[in-house]
Amino acid sequence: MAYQYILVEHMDQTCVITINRPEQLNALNKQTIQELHDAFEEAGKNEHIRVIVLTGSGDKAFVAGADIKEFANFTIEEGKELSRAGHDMLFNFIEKMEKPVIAAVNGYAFGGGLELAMSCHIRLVSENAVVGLPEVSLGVIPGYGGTQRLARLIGRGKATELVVSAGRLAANEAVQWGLMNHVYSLENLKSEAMNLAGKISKQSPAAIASALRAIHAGFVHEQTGLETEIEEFGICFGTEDFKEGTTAFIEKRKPVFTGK
Ligand code: DAK
Repeated sequence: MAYQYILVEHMDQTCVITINRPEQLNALNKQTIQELHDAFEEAGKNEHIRVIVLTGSGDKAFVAGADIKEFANFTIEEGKELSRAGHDMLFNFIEKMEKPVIAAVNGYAFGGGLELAMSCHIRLVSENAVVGLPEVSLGVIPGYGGTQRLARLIGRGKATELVVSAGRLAANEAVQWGLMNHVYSLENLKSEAMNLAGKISKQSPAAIASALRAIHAGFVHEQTGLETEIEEFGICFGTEDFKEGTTAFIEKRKPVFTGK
């Protein structure tokens, strides 16, 4: 299949998917989300493929977030609908894959970018990376599962601190906090991801699929949380703070929030 914003390569039994919009720091627009869905679906169906590695192109960013320029003008309904569609099409879709998905986080992973990494089963990170959920600095909340998956990975207290302060973590801190599994130099990140993929490829695919289904089953009670996230996310699109936050980003200035 021909893609505009992603690259797909097969190396032995591993499918490597690279988000490829480096000039916009691989920000996730609607088309990239659709292309990622299609690539994951295809890798899931391909009997030869046993592991998927997801990374970003360039040496600066994994994904610097959802595309702020694209969502700045959404209405409450569009915000809610797109949040739900994104959950179904990509974030929940990856989490429910029956082949392990490794995120090789090669730089900035903010907002939707960190949410994408958190949907993957395993996260490796490069030393230069900085990660966080800065949505409240734009007048919105994480809308692709971040309110649920972050708390699940690092605990409620730390997740709340990170979300409400729009905090950022360096790669080492992210490992200490349990958000990332291992840190490597940028130059070794991809080969380490491939080594891990190679080890996984030698195991039983049927047992791995069972293990992934069993691990996921322990978290289905999060459904209410995800529904609430979608509702609250939509509400943000009707606030003056959201207009101010996204406009300030596009105009490259600091926002002045009023709480309305
Ligand atoms: N969206 C769009 N463009 C982005 C972007 C983003 N998230 N991040 C960077 N870019 C663009 C910049 O605008 C710039 O483009 P030009 O101005 O050159 O055209 C280019 O990438 C290079 O960025 P910088 O010049 O800013 O590069 P620096 O090295 O100076 O700074 C940075 C790197 C990562 C610190 C900075 O770019 C930055 O702060 N970026 C924004 C990070 C951020 O706040 N990300 C979280 C976004 S909120 C939704 C569901 C979920 C979400 C939204 C909608 N729906 C269901 C509708 C989630 C929201 C988020 O992810």
